Amino acid sequence: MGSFFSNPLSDSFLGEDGKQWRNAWPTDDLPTLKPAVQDLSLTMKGVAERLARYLDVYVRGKLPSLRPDFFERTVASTPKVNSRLIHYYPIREAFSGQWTGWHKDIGMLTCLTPALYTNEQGEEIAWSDPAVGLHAQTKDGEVVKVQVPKDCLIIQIGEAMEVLTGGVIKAIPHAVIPLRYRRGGPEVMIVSRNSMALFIDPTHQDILDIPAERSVADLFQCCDTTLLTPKL
Ligand SMILES: O=C(O)CCC(=O)C(=O)O
Ligand SMILES: [Fe+2]
Repeated sequence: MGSFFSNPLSDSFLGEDGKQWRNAWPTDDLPTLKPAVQDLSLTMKGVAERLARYLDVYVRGKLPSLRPDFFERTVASTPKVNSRLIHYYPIREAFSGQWTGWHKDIGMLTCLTPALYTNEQGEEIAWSDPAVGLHAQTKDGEVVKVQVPKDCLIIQIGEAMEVLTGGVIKAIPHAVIPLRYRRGGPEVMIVSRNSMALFIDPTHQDILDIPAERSVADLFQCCDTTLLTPKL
């Protein structure tokens, strides 16, 4: 898998390690990349802020100790926003792993594009396979393919959100399942997958406390964790 990370909010930023970081855009080779990533990221962030407003309404009755606009404010104001362009290389040999192994996202909200599949020449192909792509494990333990219409975005809940709501809102395990190479199969298709994620995270200074109404036991209640690597 190949990733290109950038901070879409600012080209120069102070990292939490105290270092001054700079985005490394390939301005000469691909001048349209920066405006395209920044534009999409801002759209994604706007959608995430809107969702956060609904999450505030949803948790209000269950968690009166949380400030009423807690999630909307946190998502809108955090400087910790990272965009990640992801290219999943075709699988050319017998391989039992995943394109991305089973995990939960660690931040608050992750916004994702639908997948864009490309052939060996890098051309977009209309292709879909129910066994391939983003899969998620529901609260009942069932693994389902996440179907994202072409003109839609999806937003995943991260573990920080799970902790901050004491498990009222759950982060869902997910993985990206590759097209398996079949030795001697009739047609071995060379298919790459491309997507972009925008991770909206709390800063290292934010305190991740379980709300007063909930306990650690509530947080770890429910949900099958057997697929997750590393194991909890
Ligand atoms: O590529 C995708 O659809 C999902 C990527 C993902 O789960 C991640 O980057 O955390
Ligand atoms: Fe993820």
